[in-house]
Amino acid sequence: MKVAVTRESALVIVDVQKDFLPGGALPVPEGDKVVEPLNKYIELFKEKSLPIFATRDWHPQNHISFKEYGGLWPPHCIMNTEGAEFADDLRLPEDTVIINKAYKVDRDAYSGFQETELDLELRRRGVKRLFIGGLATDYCVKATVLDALNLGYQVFLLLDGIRGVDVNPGDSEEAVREMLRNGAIGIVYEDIIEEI
Ligand code: VGL
Ligand code: ZN
Repeated sequence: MKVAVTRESALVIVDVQKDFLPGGALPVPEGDKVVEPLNKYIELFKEKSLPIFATRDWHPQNHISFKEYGGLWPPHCIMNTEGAEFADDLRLPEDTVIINKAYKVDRDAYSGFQETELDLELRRRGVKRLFIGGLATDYCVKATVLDALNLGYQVFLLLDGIRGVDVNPGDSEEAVREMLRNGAIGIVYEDIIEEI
């Protein structure tokens, strides 16, 4: 699979936050392994002056997704705390567009498009082609990719820049299959060719 990064491309990095890394509040197994590959994509998009978006899970401390409030998860990514910060070694440029999601007490949102301005910001820049990676494959990456496809974006899933929670074994594999079935194209960094 060869793919060109066209002028209408954007990079979307999903939730690469400290709480999702090993040692964090809701660690994704090998979550830290996405950082190095994603840095390569960041470098490429930066070099080409193409937009880079980073979503972040941004919960109030009494968020509905937390066990204590009836949800599934331990408290994680509480807004303005260290756990909600992007991974230290993720080299996001200054002009990265940050998209906060799931910031309302009584609403959860796995997709970066849900109750955010992500679609608007992408349209404003004329973006048609999205390169999406990050955490977690079986939750926020999946939901973001499926929404992007439904909104009509062409989606390239960064297979070397995703990891999943796998609450049930195989969840991430199944999530990848579902994204591909719905039209996402799976790529790794080496598949990228010079812009045409
Ligand atoms: C996520 C579980 C809870 C994610 C966010 O970013 O995939 N997963 N909140
Ligand atoms: Zn969350």
